[in-house]
Amino acid sequence: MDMQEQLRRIQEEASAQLEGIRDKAGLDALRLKMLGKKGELTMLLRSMGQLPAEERPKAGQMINAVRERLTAHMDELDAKIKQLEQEKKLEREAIDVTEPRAHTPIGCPHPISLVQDQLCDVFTGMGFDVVEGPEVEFDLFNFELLNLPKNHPARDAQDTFYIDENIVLRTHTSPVQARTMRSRKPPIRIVCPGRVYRADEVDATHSPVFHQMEGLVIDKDVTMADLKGTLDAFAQNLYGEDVTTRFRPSFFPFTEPSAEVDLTCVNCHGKGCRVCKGTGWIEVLGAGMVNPKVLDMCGIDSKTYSGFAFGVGLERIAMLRYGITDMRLFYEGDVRFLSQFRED
Ligand code: 2NL
Repeated sequence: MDMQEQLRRIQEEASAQLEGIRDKAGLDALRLKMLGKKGELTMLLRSMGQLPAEERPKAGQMINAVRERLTAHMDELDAKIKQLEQEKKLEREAIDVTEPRAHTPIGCPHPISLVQDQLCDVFTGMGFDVVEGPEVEFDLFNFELLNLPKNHPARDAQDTFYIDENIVLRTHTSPVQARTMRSRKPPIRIVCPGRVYRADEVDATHSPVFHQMEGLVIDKDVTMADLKGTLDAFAQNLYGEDVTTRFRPSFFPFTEPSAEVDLTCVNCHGKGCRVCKGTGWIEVLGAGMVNPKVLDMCGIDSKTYSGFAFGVGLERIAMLRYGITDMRLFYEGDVRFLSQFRED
């Protein structure tokens, strides 16, 4: 078979195969088969050496012409395949922007957060700063500086979780106030909200993890009247003008004198009902004049300064506010419970 004939065949074969090629793999295979190192056209070019010298230039021209034409066709097909594949890809990835999306539930603040935020608002409105501190606390700040030395019987009621002998999970937010007394100069007006811990068994009214807000005011000539006036204003801001406070004598190691503070029952406004067990009052706060020993231990001269402090349980406020009778509901994370406190 002479060279011209071979060339014609190669060209025909390539043209026929090009017709049937639909993808890049097929095209690559054909390119290799024709133009690769051992491709048919390449081999033909190499075999030119066997031709008489005068025929070589002409044969070379012919082979190269076919080579160029084939290459052009293949490049053309290559571009077409690329475009087809791009179109297929776009089709595959098409998004129906009109399709309704899956329902995405939107969260809302936890009832304890609502109460905490509201109490902070009331007190910042009266000139208090909000201060926070660590939940893992030194025994020194949680107990010692608050007049609860080791082996003091009042530590019993505040048994907690010990990290080691000197580090505890705080049992109240008082340590934040002790820290503030040591770092700031009077006058001090702060409230300290946050999570606290006690070694308590879980039931409807107890939890080993709960929330508190304490307040502290230190200045010259602060008296029990200031405490009473502040808590009255707090109660009225929160529940209305007809609410007042009632102080009953009590004991805390960190205050002297100390009081349990009742509010006019917010359910019956003092008439007597199931919520206040007929008394017209509900107990919500503990308070007192800061024990001079505590002031001195925290670096404040008790001869010059006096102060009052109070503490309130946030769960208790939230339970009264929303008529919740079991504290455990706050911690279970059940959306059926939590979604009831949406305020928007
Ligand atoms: C309660 C009682 C109270 C305080 C907390 C306090 C803090 C410092 C100094 C003195 Cl740094 N007192 N805090 C005082 C009286 C009562 O809480 O029943 N809380 C729920």
